[in-house]
Amino acid sequence: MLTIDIITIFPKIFENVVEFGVIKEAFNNNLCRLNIYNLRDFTLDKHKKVDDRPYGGGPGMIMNVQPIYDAATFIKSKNRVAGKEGQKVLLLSPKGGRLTQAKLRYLSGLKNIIIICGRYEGIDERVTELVADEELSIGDYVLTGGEIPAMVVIDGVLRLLPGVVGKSESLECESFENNLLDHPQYTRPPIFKGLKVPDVLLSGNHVNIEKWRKKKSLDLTKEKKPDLFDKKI
Ligand code: 4GY
Repeated sequence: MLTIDIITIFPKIFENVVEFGVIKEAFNNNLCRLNIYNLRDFTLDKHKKVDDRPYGGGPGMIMNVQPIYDAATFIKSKNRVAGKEGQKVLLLSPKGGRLTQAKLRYLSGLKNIIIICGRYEGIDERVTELVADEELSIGDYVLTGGEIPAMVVIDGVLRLLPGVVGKSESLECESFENNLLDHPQYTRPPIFKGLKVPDVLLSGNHVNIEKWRKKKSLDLTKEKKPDLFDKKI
């Protein structure tokens, strides 16, 4: 079973992530586990501080390496995964490699994912060198902390676990793993404010429907995500 461990100074942000939709069902059916750790519980500072001023000067505060190192070490020894390969410590930051569907697929095969959520102006570089196995980014923009990116990883990974999302839907995500966008979808009514559902979808001709969907999927990817289109399988 996959266990995800989160290291954060704001544990409350994660309180509701297990309470909705297929993710809630995944936890109810014991397909995965989520543990939230408060970084402040690991600081040796008597005032529970986990940040300090940057060496060399500059604005803002930097997260200390010590509490993060101790938290990760504690969680690693607690989980004791058979084989180091099944356990990865992730640091979420704009400097990381881009998170892709292929990366989520890889992460979903692990036994234990430990996610470090940064805050403030940045994190001591020694966290990257000493603690994190991999630095990941959810996109080229800057947020106030790693908590929302961590939720992106939780959601994206858990839906790939066997039994979390229904069979038909998992086949659709397979099509994203070909690096193609999904074709347009419609449901009732057949006409809304003058906009009609394409005739072919109402025709009942499944060969034509499949052809239409494949073409739309290719056209859409070429137009909206040319970088993906070049990598299509
Ligand atoms: N983009 N992808 C991201 C982010 C916030 C300062 C380190 C991102 O993953 N994380 O913007 N994170 C920063 C805030 C400390 C994390």
